[in-house]
Amino acid sequence: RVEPCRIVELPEIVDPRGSLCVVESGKEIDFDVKRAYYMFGMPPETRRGGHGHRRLRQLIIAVHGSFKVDVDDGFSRRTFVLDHPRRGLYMTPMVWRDMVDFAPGTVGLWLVSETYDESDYYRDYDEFLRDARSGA
Ligand code: T46
Repeated sequence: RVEPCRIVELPEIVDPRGSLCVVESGKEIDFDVKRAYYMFGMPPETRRGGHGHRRLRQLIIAVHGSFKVDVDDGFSRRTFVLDHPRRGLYMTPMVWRDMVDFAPGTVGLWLVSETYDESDYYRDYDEFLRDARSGA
């Protein structure tokens, strides 16, 4: 089984002016970016996510601060810590996710493969689990 989630170390170009990190379709990610969104102002006790996606692929980057992403592909669960702008979390479709433990001042960036479509979301965990386990 292909691992549905993995940490991607992003190329960092460092010079005396600072660091520049690159995400390029076909290199660090295997999809074209159709949408980007970012989040900030999360209270530390916030839980975001609580859903899965049917088709969406994504790369998540904590461009400032840190947070954890709990992922569940219907077979196993894992927690990834995002705490450096040089590191992204790549996620395939059919993964349930929760984001927790936001450090104060955190800014998260999402680069995703699809435009916004509510019908792509699993909001019900049991429905997600059934489809994930049957390979739907
Ligand atoms: C995901 C996790 C990691 C839009 O109108 N357009 C958008 O592109 C997005 C992402 C959201 N919205 C609206 C829908 C909701 O009324 O913004 C509101 C908050 O979205 P949501 O509750 O889905 O936020 P999260 O943090 O639970 O989930 C988001 C993404 O929706 C989701 O794709 O994987 O971040």
